Formats: sequence, C-alpha cells, structure tokens
Amino acid sequence: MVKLVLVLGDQLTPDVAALKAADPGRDVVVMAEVREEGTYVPHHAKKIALILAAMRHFAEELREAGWTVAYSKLDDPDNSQSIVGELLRRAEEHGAEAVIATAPGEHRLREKLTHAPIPVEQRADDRFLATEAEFADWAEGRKSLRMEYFYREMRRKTGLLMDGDQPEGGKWNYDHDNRKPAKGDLFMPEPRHHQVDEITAEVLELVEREYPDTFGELRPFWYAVRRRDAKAAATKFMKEALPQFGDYQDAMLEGEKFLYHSVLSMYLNIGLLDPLELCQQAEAAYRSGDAPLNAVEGYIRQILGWREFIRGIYFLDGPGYTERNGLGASRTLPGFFWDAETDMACIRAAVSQTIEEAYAHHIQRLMVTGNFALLAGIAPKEVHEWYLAVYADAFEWVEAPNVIGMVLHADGGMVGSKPYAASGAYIDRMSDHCGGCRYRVKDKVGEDACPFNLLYWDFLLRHRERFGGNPRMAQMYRTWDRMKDEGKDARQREAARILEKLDAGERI
Ligand code: DLZ
Ligand code: SF4
Repeated sequence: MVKLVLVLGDQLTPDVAALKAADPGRDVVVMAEVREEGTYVPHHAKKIALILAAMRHFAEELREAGWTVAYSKLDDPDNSQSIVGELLRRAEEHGAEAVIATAPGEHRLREKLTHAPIPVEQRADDRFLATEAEFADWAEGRKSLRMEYFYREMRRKTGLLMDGDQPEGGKWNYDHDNRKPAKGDLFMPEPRHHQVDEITAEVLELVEREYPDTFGELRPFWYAVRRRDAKAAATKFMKEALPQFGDYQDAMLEGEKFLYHSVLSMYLNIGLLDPLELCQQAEAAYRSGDAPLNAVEGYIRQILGWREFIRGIYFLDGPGYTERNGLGASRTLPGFFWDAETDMACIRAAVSQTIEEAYAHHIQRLMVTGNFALLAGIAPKEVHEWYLAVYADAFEWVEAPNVIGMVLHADGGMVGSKPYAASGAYIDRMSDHCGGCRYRVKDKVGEDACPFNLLYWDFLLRHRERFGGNPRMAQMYRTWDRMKDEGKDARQREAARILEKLDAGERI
C-alpha cells in the first residue's frame, strides 16, 4: 500500500530518516509550501525565500533520483495552507492511509502530526551527531548539564581532533585564545554570493506577493539554495575565513557584517550541509597546516558541542521550554528590535544588518541585542519569537535554548550557570561601535551615559537574591557595596528613567 513521505522545509537531505524508510518505487513524497509555517512568527523575507527556493530545488533533486513528489506551491488554489491539511489532501489523491515523517524540529509540529487524523510515523531525525536518547542518557542523574563535558564525550565518540585518547594539542578548549577585537582589514572575506536562477526568481516574486508585510529585506538575495552551492560556500569559508575565525570570533566592527564567520548555519539547519562533514573539513584544514588549532577547535566546538548540546536540552525539557521565565521578566520588546530606530550604535548595527541579511553573528545576538533584552527584563517569549522570526537559521530546537536559556537565563540555569550580563565596557572592548555612538561608554551616570552601564546595575540589584551567592558574580556585588550612596542613587534613578522611556515607547 502506498505511503506518503513528508519532507519539511528544514529536512532537505537525501537520506533524511523518512526517505530512508520509504520506497521510491511505491511511495509519494509530500512537500508543501504553506501559510501556517510562514506565519507562526513574522519570518524574515530572506528566510522564507531560502526555505521555499531550497524546497523547490530539493524536489527537483528527488525527482531526478526517481521519487514521485507531490509538491504544493503556496499559491496553488487547492492548497489547504497547513502541513496536516496537505497530507490529508494528498492521501486522498493517492489512496494512501499512512505517512512516514522525520520528527520535526519543533514540539508544535510534532504534536500536530501526532494528532493528525491519519497515522503518522515520526522517525528520529538522525542528521545529528547525538541522538535525543543518547543525550537523555548522558543527562540522567547529573546535577547540572554543562556543554564542556558533553562536548568532550562527543570528541571521543567521533574521534574529531583527538590524539589517541587525548585532545589534540593537549587542551580540549582554546576559547581563551579566541577573544581578540578585530581591526578593519582590506582583505576581509565575504560569504559566497550565489546567482538567482529561474526557480529562485519565481520564489522571490511569490514571497513579495504573498508575504508583503513580513519582516526584513528580500533583495538582494544571495543565499545558496542548492546542496552543491552550499558546499561551495563551505569550501570558500574553510579556505578564506577559517584560519582567522578563532582569533576574531567574538569581535564586532561597524559596517562589517560577517567578519570571519562561516555564515553556513542557515544551510546546515535546513539540511543542505552535514554537520560531521563540516567538522571533518575543518579538521582537514588543521591537519594540512592551513588553519590553526584554536580556530578549528573553536569551529568544531560550535557544531559538535554547542549545537548538539542545546538540541539535547530542548527535547529533554519538553514543550514547556518556551514558556519558561525564570527571572520573571515582563517588559514588552522595544520597537527598535524591528526597525533599528535607536541611538545605541551597537544595537543599530546589529538590528540593521539583521533587517538586511537575516543574519547577525553569535556575539551580536548574545552580547548586544540579547544582553540588552536580559538587562532590560524583556519577556522571554517575546524575545524568543523575535529571534525565531528574524534569523534565517532559526528553528525552534536551536533558537529557543539559545535565547531562553543562554541569552536570557530564563530556564532556571539548564543551559548556563550564570547570566551573560555585561555593561558597555564589554561591547567597547570587542567592537568599534562606541566611538560613533550618541552615548558615552565611559560615562557611568548622566544624560550621556551608555544605557548598558545603567541597566547592568539595575539588573544585578533586581536579582541580588538569586545571584548574590554565585561565586562568579560576587565581585560585582562587592563593587556595588563599596560604591558611595550618591553613586548608587544616581545609577538607580537613571536606570529607572531609561526603563520609563522604554515603556513609553520613546527613543533611546
Ligand atoms: C520556516 C518554514 C517556512 C517559512 N515555510 C515552510 C513551508 O512552507 N513548508 C515547510 O514544510 N516548512 C516551512 N518552514 C519550516 C518549518 O516551519 C519547520 O520545518 C518547522 O518549524 C520544524 O522545524
Ligand atoms: Fe552600545 Fe553603549 Fe557603546 Fe553606545 S556606548 S555603542 S550603547 S555600548
């Protein structure tokens, strides 16, 4: 009996679990562009275009490999505009009574498939280096879950950067070498730009027509949408940027949107690239002497350690994860997250490039927009939905634990043992934004004081009960206690003024 094989927009891998379990001579692949997936958050236009164009190219790839593909275009008048609706429509068309799927990367869609009025077998997504069950075993009985220990196990398991049973170079982690501020370099590499072919051109017009009010700039559209182009982008990164990636991975420069970052996560997260292959490619660059160990270890840790670790947390914790609000934050997300209309130069740079590219690198996301949301006490659900909407690589399994756990420390400390709160001094050290800012990063109080400086103390004081006993934060509380009363009063008064302006929707 014919079965339907569901392939979602982030499952574009020829040997994804559902395809492996199906029979190309008998079964029908269902791929569907649907409004329900395009609107659960106001996704960036480039993100929607990436997914739909990559889906259309992948459908071609499957047809060439001998599959029958029932593909629903977004503007097909018969399109029911939901994944389950399209499965039911295709089931009737093809006389199918069952569906094979690869478990989606989001609880919402897993539940929809579980409750669909047709049996859907959800097979484990094995495009990851650790299975959900393996992670649960590792986590079982541990008092706290720390990426570093999980990462070491993954190094041993895969043999990546190992020298026998010891880490290559004698250390597991070279993060200490990876905190250099960058200087503008005439020869800074650019991520690979790709031509828009006929299929993609049609998708761009479709996105303009069907999602006219969605966030972000659609054009110029330069992403890869085919596997071979994504691979070419990876090869370019390994050659041109990886050698410097380590040193400058935390740096920010005005006008430099990508620095030495790979800008491959959007391809990796929709299945155009394979995580193990990327790690092996990076390791090969080290072994051949083309990239130093600190860069290659740092890069591999992001994929083998961090990416797998947070996926483990998301599925271990269950559907309630996105409701977590461990610090009781309730402020509304300021409008400048959407339009970059702020005098804070660092935030303006991060949000502007997000509008243009659906991309910002990890320190912009963590220490600029994220740090601001943490310090100002913005409701985690709103911050989470913003990140999920605006970044091309954002799917809930990866985005939610990064934002709710790492950025906002709202998951009760599952992802991190302390919040990444920082004053303007951190941004000043790692970037050149402060020089051109209306605010003065050196001013701790006064009209021109950097808002990060004021909100930083306000945050620490609001949560003194929770963090006062944390040895890694004790120093900051001692600094506060030693401050003169006038200084304390001024800081608190001015932080309250900034928060009032935020609440009133005034420009800051
Ligand atoms: C993000 C997205 C968008 C915008 N559109 C579609 C779509 O039309 N069809 C589809 O199959 N998938 C889409 N996606 C990706 C899904 O939202 C994603 O598979 C789930 O969130 C699970 O990670
Ligand atoms: Fe950002 Fe403050 Fe520096 Fe301005 S002064 S760029 S707000 S850190």
